[in-house]
Amino acid sequence: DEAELLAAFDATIARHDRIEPRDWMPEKYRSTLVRQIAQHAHSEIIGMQPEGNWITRAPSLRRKAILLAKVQDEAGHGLYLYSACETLGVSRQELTLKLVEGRQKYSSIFNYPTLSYADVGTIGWLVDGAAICNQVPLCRTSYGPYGRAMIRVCKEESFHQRQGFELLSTMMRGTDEQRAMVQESVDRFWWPALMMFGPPDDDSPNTEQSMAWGIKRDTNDELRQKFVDMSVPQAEALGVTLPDDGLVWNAERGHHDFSQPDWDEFYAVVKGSGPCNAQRIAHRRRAHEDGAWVRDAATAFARRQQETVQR
Ligand code: FAQ
Repeated sequence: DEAELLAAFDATIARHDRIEPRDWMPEKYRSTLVRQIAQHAHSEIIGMQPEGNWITRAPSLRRKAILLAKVQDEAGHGLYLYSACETLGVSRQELTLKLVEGRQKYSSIFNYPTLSYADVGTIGWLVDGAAICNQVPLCRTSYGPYGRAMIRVCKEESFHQRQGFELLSTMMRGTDEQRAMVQESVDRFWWPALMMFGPPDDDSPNTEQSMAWGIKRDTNDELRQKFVDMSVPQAEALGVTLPDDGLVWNAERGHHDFSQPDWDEFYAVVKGSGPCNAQRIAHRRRAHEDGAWVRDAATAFARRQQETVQR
């Protein structure tokens, strides 16, 4: 009966063992995972747009090949995550519809524009850097298919991060104009990158339960702190200034103190009024509609194959 199933589920979580698709799970555990994995998948897919903006304008064939490969990796991560989500009994079609109808979220960061080519490097360095910080602990998440997906995604994302850092360090060894371009880009992306970890723990409605279920392994503030500590020496190595006067080493805590991002801006962006929200969704909706004939053709083909087998 249900009490026995719940006890078995709780015991699996307590052992830090994994819940698998065919195991019994509380409905709220399932719906929390669908919410988080879908939002993660949508972020990968929408996240192709800001960088995709620079594919046709990359400064050399080499840079263009690198950027193309990175954006393709993001498509792969999105599909991988949709598959993980499908093991929880929702279809990719359903999830895509929820995204284009604005009923499911994606990361706030992708609602900011990419105004210069340096943004390609900054996204790799800071946005992929934040993504890795958040996702490495998710390799140990309690839901099997999500944790296994994270292992591969993290390997590719570490590579993306190095790519961004290398791009910026090349520009920093270039002209004064290039150095200024990098600094201006870092100034714009630093605060939105801090917002990627979600609201402060006191204002995060989902953290407590998600931690108890082992869906999340660290809180939003813990991960934000880790990201700041990791980014400071990297900024020094690059020779850029992080735009926060409150950023200082606190020897007592063994961490950097830093200022809070503008949380009103975060909530506005999440609710749809960021600089690029409308554009991102309109673009995704158009791509989905333009792809209808491919889905129809694939479905018709699969049906005919099936009929041939039956005959
Ligand atoms: N943006 O109670 P919490 C990438 C929402 S990396 C938008 O703290 P939770 C790689 C949250 O959903 C980016 N919404 O929520 C890449 C909730 O709303 P709801 C994707 C946000 O889930 C790099 C509400 O606020 N990574 O794509 C954000 O416990 C470069 C309250 O928040 C992931 O998704 C936000 N930043 O913690 C691609 C990682 N933060 O649903 C291309 C997996 C919070 O109740 C280029 N996700 N919200 O209406 C997570 O770890 C968690 O879901 C958090 C949020 C930490 C994001």
